[in-house]
Amino acid sequence: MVSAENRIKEIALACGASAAGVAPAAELVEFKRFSEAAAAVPPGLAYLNREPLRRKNIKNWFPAAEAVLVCSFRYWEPGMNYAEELAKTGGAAAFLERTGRKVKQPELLAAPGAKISRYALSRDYHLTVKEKLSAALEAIKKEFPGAEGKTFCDTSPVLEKELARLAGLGFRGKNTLLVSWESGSYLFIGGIALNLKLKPDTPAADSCGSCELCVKACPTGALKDGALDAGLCLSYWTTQAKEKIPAALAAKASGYAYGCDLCQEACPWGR
Ligand code: B12
Repeated sequence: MVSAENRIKEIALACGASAAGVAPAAELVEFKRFSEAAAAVPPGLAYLNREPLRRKNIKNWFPAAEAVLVCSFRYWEPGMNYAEELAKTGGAAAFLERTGRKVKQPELLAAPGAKISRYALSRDYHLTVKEKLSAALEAIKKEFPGAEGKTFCDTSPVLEKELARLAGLGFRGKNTLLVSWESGSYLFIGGIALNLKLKPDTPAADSCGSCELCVKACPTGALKDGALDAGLCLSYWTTQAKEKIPAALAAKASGYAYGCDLCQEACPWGR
C-alpha cells in the first residue's frame, strides 16, 4: 500500500510538478538569519519585513497546517536554446507587456540585443503554478476526506527556498537559490500547507563544495558568503526597483533587461 505522503506526492507530480517533497509545518531555524538579511534589503523589497511571524512558522499563516507539500516546477531544460526561445516571444518588450510584466528599466530593454530572464519567457508562472497546485489540492481533498490546505507560490509570506530544502528538493546554492541535482536551479517553487499529518522528507545536503562559479559570474558582485546583496542584484533593479538603475550597475547589465540569469548560467548543476 502506498503511504499517504507518497500518494500526495504522486498527485502533485500528476498535476504538473517536477518534484515534490514534504516539510514539517514548524518554526524555521533559518528564520533568524533570514530576518537579519531581510532587515538590510533595498526599499523595493521592504515588504519582506512584514508578517514576520507567518514567515517564521507556516502555522501562523495557515493555523491548521500539520505538514507542507513543497513542489518544484522546472522551467528550463539543458537542451533548450536561449536565442530560439527568446525569438519565439516575437520581441521581448511586446511579450513582457502581453504577459503583464511591469518593465522597470525601459532604456535597458530598448538596447539592441536586450535579454529577458528564462523564467519570464513564458506565461506568468504565478498563474501556471497556482493552477497546478489548486488542481493538486482538489485531488487531495477528494482522496483524503477532511483534508484542507492553502496554496502558495512566491507572493505569500512563506520562506519557500528553505521549505523546499527541508522537503529534500535540493540544496541552497551560493547564489542563494534552491538547486536540485536533477535540474539545477531553473525551477519555480510552490506548495500547499496541509492539515494532514505527513512524514517529512530528509533535508538535502549542501553540494556547492568549494565551487564559486556563480559568485564570480555576478558582474556586480552581489553574491557573498551565501547571501545576496539585493541592492546590487540586476534582477532586483530590472523587476522590482521603482527607481532608475544606477549607471554603474546598468553598465554591467550584460544585456539583461528583465531579470538576470548570470548566477544560474554559471552553475554546473544547471547544465
Ligand atoms: C524577494 C525575492 C527576490 C529578490 C531577492 C532575492 C533573494 N536572494 O532573496 C530578487 C528580486 C532580487 C529576486 C531575484 C530572483 N529570484 Co526571487 N524571490 C524572492 C521571494 C519573493 C522572497 C525571497 C526572500 O525571502 N528573500 C529575502 C532573503 C533575505 O532571503 P534568503 O535568500 O532566503 O536569505 C538567506 C541568505 O541571505 C542566507 N544568509 C544570510 N546571511 C548569511 C550568512 C552566511 C554565512 C550564509 C551561508 C548564508 C546567509 O540566509 C538567509 C535565510 O535563508 C521568493 C519567493 C518566496 N516567497 O520565498 C522568490 C524566489 C526566491 N525567487 C525566485 C527566482 C526564480 C528568482 C530569480 C532567479 C529570477 C531571475 N532570473 O531574475 C532571481 C535570482 C537572484 C538570486 N540569486 O537570488 C524563485 C527561486 C527558485 C529557486 N530555484 O530557488 C523564488 C522561490 C520564487 C518562486 N516561487 O519560484 N528574488
